[in-house]
Amino acid sequence: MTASDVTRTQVGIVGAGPAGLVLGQLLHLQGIDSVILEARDREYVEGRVRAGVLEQRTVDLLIEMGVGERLEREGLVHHGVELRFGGEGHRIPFDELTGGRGITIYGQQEVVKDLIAARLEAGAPLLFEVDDVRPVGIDTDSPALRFRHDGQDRELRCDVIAGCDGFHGVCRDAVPAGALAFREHVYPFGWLGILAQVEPSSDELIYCHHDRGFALHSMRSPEITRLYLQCEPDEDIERWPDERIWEELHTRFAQDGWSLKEGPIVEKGVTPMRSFVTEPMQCGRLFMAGDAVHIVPATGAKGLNLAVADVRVLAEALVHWFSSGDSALLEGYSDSCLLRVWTAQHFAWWMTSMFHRMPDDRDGFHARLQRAQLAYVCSSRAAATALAENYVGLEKVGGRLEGQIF
Ligand code: RFL
Ligand code: PHB
Repeated sequence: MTASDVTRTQVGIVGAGPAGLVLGQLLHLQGIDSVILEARDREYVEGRVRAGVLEQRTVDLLIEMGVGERLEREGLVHHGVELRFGGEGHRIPFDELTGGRGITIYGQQEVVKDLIAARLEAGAPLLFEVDDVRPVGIDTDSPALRFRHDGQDRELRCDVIAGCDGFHGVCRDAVPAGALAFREHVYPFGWLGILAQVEPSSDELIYCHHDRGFALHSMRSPEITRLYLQCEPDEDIERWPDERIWEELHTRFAQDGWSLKEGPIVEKGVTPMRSFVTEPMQCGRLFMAGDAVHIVPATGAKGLNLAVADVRVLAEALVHWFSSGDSALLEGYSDSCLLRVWTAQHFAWWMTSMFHRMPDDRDGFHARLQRAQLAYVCSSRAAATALAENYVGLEKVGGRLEGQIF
């Protein structure tokens, strides 16, 4: 390797998903240098259809960071959600229950596009199509990222590495065996998701409980509907021609006086449902964030929001360390994040358990518990508030702001 193949930065970030890009932008605004290494090409990263629900605090942060202009123009602000079961809808009014708070519907790939545009405009380094990324020296004061780019072996020396490379990334595996604990729950079902070119059939999201399984009505814009169906965890998408998908959606959403609008399906995919947490979220000079260290089932709409919450804590800790040399916040990074992670994990597990058909529920025991729980949530202000405040996103977890938990 020649001297020109070795470069230096303060923070080496692996992954240009929401976690890596938000971290890069927060650091840039504080005058801290970073380089982002991304395995995929720009088109792929900007086209990946995933999350749609942004918590109020995620939206507020994106606006504060200067990347909220299109989000404020195109995002759809929702003040409630419908829970549908037994063929009837019940509205949970977020604003009334949470002091005026709500959620914003804005596609994850739009957030990613806005963040990439801001980074490139600022002239901050972001390398796409990087191969064989390997974190080295994480237990020393001079860690580095080795990788291949444009056919060349390269080395990026840094003060710290941020592992924002998602569930299938490489950073978690760079930690010595035994230093991390993994806690996991795999659900016996998945989601089949579609994007359809048709106006949404309702102004708000609909979470639907049905004997045949869960269904969700969401949207991306006044012209695009996003729909999900509970399916097998390893469902073969080939077994689901468009007509079968629509037929199943009509059956599950059926309600007198309401109908689901159909349109051309432009995207289809299957997602398994999993809960997963890595503890701690750091080792030496490697700090991990987002899906790289925790996965929540999508029913709570928390994954992207948690990724952003992590890097907000990490950025604050890094700014403090670079400006003062005091490593206390960095050392406490994982502890500061984990209470929010487990709180979101619990909410997502609760929502998942309340809505999905359990495959081994032979005598209907579980289904009856679900209906009783749904009826309670829709009739008790206290229970509805618990759902609402978690859904729009808790300002504080355990009564405290992050960074002051332990
Ligand atoms: P990402 O988005 O997976 O980004 C990781 C990036 O790292 C890159 N990468 C590597 N780069 C370099 N070298 C390597 N070796 C690399 N390995 C991987 C990847 O290419 C990628 O660009 O993780 P991040 O940033 O932590 O963000 C997490 C979110 O993407 C995820 O939690 C959400 O999408 C989850 N989620 C939802 N979250 C919400 O908050 N609200 C929602 O409404 C919501 N709905 C969803 C969802 C996820 C879904 N799927 C498909 C999993 C709905 C669905 C269907
Ligand atoms: C979405 O719009 O993609 C979406 C909405 C709510 C969820 C999950 C995904 O719980």
